This record gives sequence, C-alpha cells and structure tokens, in this order.
Amino acid sequence: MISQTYIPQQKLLAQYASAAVIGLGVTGYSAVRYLVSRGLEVVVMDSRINPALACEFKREFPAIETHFGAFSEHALEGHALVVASPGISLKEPMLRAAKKQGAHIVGDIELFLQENKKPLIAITGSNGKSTVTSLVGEMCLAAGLKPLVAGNIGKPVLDALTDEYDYDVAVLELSSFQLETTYQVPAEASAILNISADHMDRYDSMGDYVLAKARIIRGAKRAVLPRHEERLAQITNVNEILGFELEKPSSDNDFGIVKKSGKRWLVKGKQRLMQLHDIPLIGLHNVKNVLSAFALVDFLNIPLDVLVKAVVNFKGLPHRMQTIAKVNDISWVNDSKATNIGATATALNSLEQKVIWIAGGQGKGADFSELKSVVSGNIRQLILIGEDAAEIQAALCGLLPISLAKTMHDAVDLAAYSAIAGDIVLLSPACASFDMFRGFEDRGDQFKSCVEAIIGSASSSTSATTSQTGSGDVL
Ligand code: UMA
Ligand code: ADP
Repeated sequence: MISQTYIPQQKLLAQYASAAVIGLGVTGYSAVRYLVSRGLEVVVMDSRINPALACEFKREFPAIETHFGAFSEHALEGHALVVASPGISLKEPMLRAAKKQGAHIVGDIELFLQENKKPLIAITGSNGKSTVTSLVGEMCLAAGLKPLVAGNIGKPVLDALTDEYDYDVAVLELSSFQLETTYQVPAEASAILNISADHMDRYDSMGDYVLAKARIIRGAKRAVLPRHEERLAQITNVNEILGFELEKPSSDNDFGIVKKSGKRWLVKGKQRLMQLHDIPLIGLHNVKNVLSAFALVDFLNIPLDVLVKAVVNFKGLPHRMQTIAKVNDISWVNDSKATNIGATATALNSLEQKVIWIAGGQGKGADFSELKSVVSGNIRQLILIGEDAAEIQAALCGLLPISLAKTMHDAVDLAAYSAIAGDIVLLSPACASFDMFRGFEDRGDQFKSCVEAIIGSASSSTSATTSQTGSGDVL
C-alpha cells in the first residue's frame, strides 16, 4: 500500500540555529552554502578521510567545523537538524540514532521546496528522468519561460536559492534517494516515468524502492503515470492523473499513440499532437518520454506548435544511445548512462542489427538473469568489464559468446576485432561505473576516446574504402 501520510510542511530554517550536513559531495557543499547564507551555523561530516571537495571547501569555509572519516554512531548527538546527502542511506546507524533522538532529517530537495514559490514540475522513474527533465526544460524555454532545470540531473537545487537565480518554473529530476528525505512535493505536475529494479543494494525490496519513488506524488496536483504499471495503480489520491502509454488513450486526459492513414500520431485524448516520425530520438522508450513531457507541461497551456518545435529540435543527451562513430558500416553507440538492467534491456530491444555488447561495472545488487529474455540471437558477442563481470557472466552463461576484458581499451579493441559491416558496437553497461571510472560521463568519454584511437588505426589501414564510400565518420 502506498502511504500518503502527509507530514505538514514546517518552516525548518526558522526553527533551528544550526545544522549538521552529512556528505561533502555537490549536494552537501551546496547545502552548506545555502544554510550559511540563511544564517545557520553548520557542521559537516563525511565518512571519507579525504572527500574530493575537501580542499576547495576548506578554502571557501575555513571556519566551518568538519569531521572526515568513518561515522561514529553517536556523532550527531545534540544536532536537531540534519541535512543528509542522497548517497547516504537512512539506515546508516548514525542517522538512525539521530532520528531516534528526535532529530529532523531532511535532504536538499525538502529545503528547496520549503522556499520555492515558483510552479514546480517534478520527475522521477527508473530510467528516462534526465531525458524528460531536459526536454521539459526545452519546452519551457521555447515558450519564453525561464526554467530552473536541476536536481539529480547533476545540478544541486539549493544553488539556485543561494545564488538568487531568477526562474519562472522549477523542473526537477528527483531520485528515489532524494525523495526519501523529502516530505511533500507541492508540484503542479509530478511524473513517475517507469519502474524497473535499480539500487537493490540500498532497498530491502522492490516494494521499498517503489514507495520511495511514489513520494513524488505527495502534495502534487497532477500525477503523470504509465497506464499499465500495476505497481503504481494504488496511486489514486491525487486530483488528476494523466496516463501515458504507447496505445490509443482511454480518456481525454490520457496521452498515447493512434494510427491514421498509415501514420502514427502522438495524441492527448482525441487531439493530435505530432507525428511519431518527427521525433528525432531513437527507440519507442523515447516516444514514451516525449508523451510524458507533453503531459507534464499540459497545465502551462503552451501553444502546440511551440511544443512540437521543441521536441523536433531536441537531439537527446550525451551518453544515452548516442552514436559516436560510424566507420566501415559499423556503428559505435555510447549508452554509458544505462546504469541498470531496465535501461540496457531497452537499448538491446531497440536495435535490429547484430550487436557487440560491452557491459559490466558495479551491479548494485541487480539480478542479471533478468536480462536472459532480451539476450536474443542478435548479440554477436558480450564483452564484460568491471567488478561484477563474473556475476553477469554466470547469469548469462551458455546464452551467448562472452569475453572478459580488463580495461575499456581492451574491450573496444576486442569489439573492433569481432565486429563486421552492419554491426553495432554498444556500450550499455547495466551497471554503475565507480569501480573503474569517475562516473558514467567519464566511462562514456573513455569509450569514445578508445573508439577514436582504435578507429584511427583501423581507418588508416582501410582509408581507401572509407574515403570511397564516405562511411568513415567520427561524429
Ligand atoms: N558519503 C559519505 N558516506 C556515505 C556515502 C557518501 O560520507 O555513506 C559522502 C561521500 O564520501 C562523498 C559525498 O557523500 O563525499 C557524496 O554525496 P552523494 O553520494 O550524496 O553525491 P553528491 O555528490 O551530493 O551527488 C548527488 C547525487 N548522487 C547520488 O545520489 C549518489 C547525484 O546523482 C546528483 O546529481 C547530485 O546529488 C545533485 O543533485 C548522481 C547519481 O548517481 C548522478 N544518482 C543516482 C542515480 O541517478 O541513479 C541516484
Ligand atoms: P535517468 O536520468 O533516469 O538515468 P536518462 O534519460 O539519463 O535517465 O537515460 C538513462 C538510460 O535509460 C539511457 O541508457 C537511456 O537510453 C535509457 N532510457 C531513457 N528513457 C528510457 C525509458 N523511458 N525507458 C527505459 N530506458 C530509458
């Protein structure tokens, strides 16, 4: 049962003179800047001995007390307001102890929402959050509105308040981690794009993960939801539900697809929005993303032609099914942002060509046997890298040829050796990247550099073919 117990919004900063900020990543740093700007005394704790931002932080805030190194269970004694970074689990013993003693534990999103006075659009889901958040931002911009596009997408929300950024509408990507410490989301429209297993090393069950995601609906005026996701069917106590699905809408409030004279149209109820053919992004999952973006901005009454132009001009984000090179009829696709099984399954399902698939990294407790159903005959070879390579190999063993590589360079080298004309080499890891890389961007960038290096040497030996056919292109 999805809990809808509202905790009334309290003006926290008026009640407390000090706060402990836990985690000195970008969220913690921005929280300190914000709290200091609002006159609170701050203490910072991070379980790393030398957090990456420590030097910069010490330079900017030499007088702020910091505690770096393993958390002790009683470290928060005496702290009534605790601002926890999303990467820190609420099950952390120090946070449990603080909660037991009555401390108020919040995240940066809660602090932001308490002060934000502008219309809010909030987006969560297992996959597609950044794509939809960016597209909604583009739709607002096209309509002459200044959006604040922030949150899990990589921009801490509190910076906008500290820096007094002037915006007309807040478009926030919210992760399940951020929602755990957010009590109400008074959005004009909140979306849960989809649900598939992720972060199973942090949640006890899928049910817990769904509950965290469903917090985005608490306090929202409208909910944008996939029509057939049974795990969200219990969300009913919201004024309006705008459903979306890749089929004919069942009501005037629903967004979907209809076929007319051989052409597929995106529609709201009976109203045609645009032709599916005009969406520049690859894959039916992106059609769902576009439908949910239309639903999220519905309340803004932006003229349809403005919205359609924004979709047509939206070329997608890097590291999501991004073709980075095409040489000798072999395409190299960077889907480094596929950090869970759901995203990788979507990628594999959307390709018709033979695929050399590079995957692996930190599995976050995922059950890789769930990929069995999508590992069909069109995968020529799976090349595994990273910490959980052996686990993935064990789960998919016997279904397809599998090789192991130590580095990204070795993986790309192996792929270049195995691929033949017409193939796609796809980096879609289904895993987090932190075992080998600084993050998914670094992983995607390193993939691109390796491809460029290897295609450089490949194209010098095949330059005649490439220049004659004109098919050699690093994009
Ligand atoms: N830390 C501890 N103890 C812990 C865990 C972390 O002290 O047990 C410290 C680390 O040592 C580090 C700091 O906390 O110094 C990092 O904090 P964080 O992990 O909360 O990360 P931030 O740098 O604040 O970035 C966070 C989001 N990261 C996570 O949720 C893990 C970023 O999402 C987000 O862009 C940013 O806030 C701005 O809102 C990243 C992410 O991976 C992209 N999100 C997950 C996802 O998309 O799947 C949820
Ligand atoms: P998120 O911010 O939720 O991680 P992104 O838009 O960054 O989402 O995309 C992450 C990965 O998920 C990419 O591999 C992308 O191709 C895939 N993806 C995007 N939209 C969807 C969707 N609606 N359903 C499934 N996978 C998707």
